[in-house]
Amino acid sequence: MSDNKSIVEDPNSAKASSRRKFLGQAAAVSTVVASGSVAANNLPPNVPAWQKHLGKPVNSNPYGQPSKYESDVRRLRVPWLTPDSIASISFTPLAEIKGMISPNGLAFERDHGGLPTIDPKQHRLMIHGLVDKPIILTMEDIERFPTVSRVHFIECPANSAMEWKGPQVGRLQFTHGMTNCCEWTGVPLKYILEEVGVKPEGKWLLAEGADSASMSRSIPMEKALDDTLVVFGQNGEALRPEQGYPLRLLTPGWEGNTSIKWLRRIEITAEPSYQREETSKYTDLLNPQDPEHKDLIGKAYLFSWIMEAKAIITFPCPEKPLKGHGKYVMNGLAWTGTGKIKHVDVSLDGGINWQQAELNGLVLDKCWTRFSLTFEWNGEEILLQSRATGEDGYVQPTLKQLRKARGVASIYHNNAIHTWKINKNGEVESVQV
Ligand SMILES: Nc1nc2c(c(=O)[nH]1)N[C@H]1C(S)=C(S)[C@@H](COP(=O)(O)O)O[C@H]1N2
Ligand SMILES: [Mo]
Repeated sequence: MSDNKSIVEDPNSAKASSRRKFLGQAAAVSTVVASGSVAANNLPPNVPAWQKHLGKPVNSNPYGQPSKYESDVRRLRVPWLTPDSIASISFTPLAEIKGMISPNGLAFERDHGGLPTIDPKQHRLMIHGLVDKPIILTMEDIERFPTVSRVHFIECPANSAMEWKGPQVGRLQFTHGMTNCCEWTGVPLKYILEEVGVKPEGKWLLAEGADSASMSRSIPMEKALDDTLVVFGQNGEALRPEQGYPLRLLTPGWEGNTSIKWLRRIEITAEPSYQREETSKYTDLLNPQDPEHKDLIGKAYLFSWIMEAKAIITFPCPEKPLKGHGKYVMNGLAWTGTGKIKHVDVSLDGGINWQQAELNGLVLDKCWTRFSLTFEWNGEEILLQSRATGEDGYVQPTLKQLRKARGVASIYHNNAIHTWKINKNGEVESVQV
């Protein structure tokens, strides 16, 4: 709760009361627009229709759903991005997320071989290789271990990949929506590894999923013994099928692809298992534009696991333009795979001047962090940017810096500062400066 400024602020302070005055005009305008329409019958001073009769019986929907009026809030695919919809991606509608948790039904989904339907009674986790006692665990066995609940983001390293060469997708959902953030409940992998006894030569794990892709990744033992979890719970319910039901690995802060879903097998090995996994795919091909780094051309980063600090403004954004002049609270999300967010700075002029945003709510390790900043808009063009700094001191780079150091040949790890251009009519465009 250390940086929870919005909660500790005195609500009667001058700053707080001036902030409350940002509505003013807007409420009056919307009343005028609605009067005379059919909907106006439900507006004050009338009593709305739904207040005049009994509602539906309690528990009409035993596993609840959002209101039917929220049907526009949904994950979306970019049809041209993948050749089919089996090995594909759906994106989190970040503009619609309230707070720091992505609801389970909206958490982005990345599958390589489609979504398997797994009967938990027939699901097993096998642990073998360089261990004293290979074991096969049922879901019940796994739930007998001590469990923890942690809130962490997952981000696919291909998030923002479509923006390397130029702005391609004019929507926050597509520029940044390959991330989700949930409360995950499960067993620290360390406890399970203690049970099987890892041999001293066992320095790596190969984790494999039970999907048709048998997606697998090598993970070094240090990460496995640090904060890696074997997860069965997501925001208070069982994992959703899209997130790996009934069991997934979670490697907090690391490339999403290392959090193997539908986890069925962990093999302890002495070396990473290059041939049997996707390691070679998840490399960052270098083509730096900076002549000083010519020696790096054609080489690639391997094992670039950590997702670097990133911040993005979620309001305003292309999906949520400004409507009318006046005071607004812009807000956004920041995260870093190395730990906590230390601060977020916001620029209204494309990165020339910066002001520090407020961090709102909880500031947790490897977790989405909310930030906000009040600003006044009077119809001028604005180049809006946000820049995250991690507690390790790492500062989110500009796109120019990233291209200089790495070029545009790689797909992954585009954590560049993003620019939203607010046009004179309040609409928001994705641009690069
Ligand atoms: N078994 C399996 N695990 C997997 C994948 C997969 O296709 N199969 N996709 C990976 C990738 S590339 C990412 S980014 C994350 C996405 O997690 P999510 O779908 O829960 O958002 O899962 C990873 N785990
Ligand atoms: Mo991914």
